[in-house]
Amino acid sequence: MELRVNDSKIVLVQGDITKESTDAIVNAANSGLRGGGGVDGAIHRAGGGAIMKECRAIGHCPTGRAVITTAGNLKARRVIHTVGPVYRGGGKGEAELLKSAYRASLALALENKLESVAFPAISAGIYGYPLSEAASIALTTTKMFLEEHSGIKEVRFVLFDDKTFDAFSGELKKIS
Ligand code: AR6
Repeated sequence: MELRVNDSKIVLVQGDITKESTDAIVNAANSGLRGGGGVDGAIHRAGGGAIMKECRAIGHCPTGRAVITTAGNLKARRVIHTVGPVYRGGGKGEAELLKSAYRASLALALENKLESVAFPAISAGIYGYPLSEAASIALTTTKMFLEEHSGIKEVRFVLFDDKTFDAFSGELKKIS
């Protein structure tokens, strides 16, 4: 399923983001850049120690921001690590922080001339963000970014399981 936005497109696929050959893949990291479970663990396992070495050198990434490293052994050229908010009921600025995580990641891709970017569903796993809201924020923020900036040709959302894929598909239909 896809949506064209000016010269770019948003594409939804179901699968494992570590297998993507986009210029960049995005990691749902923690602010200590220490690695962890979920997609973060999968990316470090598949990419090898070079990614963690650069994460240690960078040291920290505030919630809603993003940093960039090598992609080690992955097919992608770079990994963009962003930190989404932990969901604490919705009254703690979570929506703004999640939007900011997507915008910061896309801005970093643009700055580094990376033309294709793959995202997982940031904050929608261990960090507990309600799925349809997380999907809506991911897609509307990306659409708006692509309307306002040219240079990124493709943004892929690589969704791990059926329920996440279905939630993103439902939200993409609403904005198409
Ligand atoms: N490819 C694509 N998506 C994946 C993969 C994969 N290989 N593995 C899991 N997902 P999560 P968060 C999905 O928990 O909620 C870590 O410990 C998963 O099904 O990875 O932002 C970090 O270090 C879900 O839909 O990230 C942080 O401490 C989505 O990726 C914390 O978890 C995001 O789930 C971040 O939590």
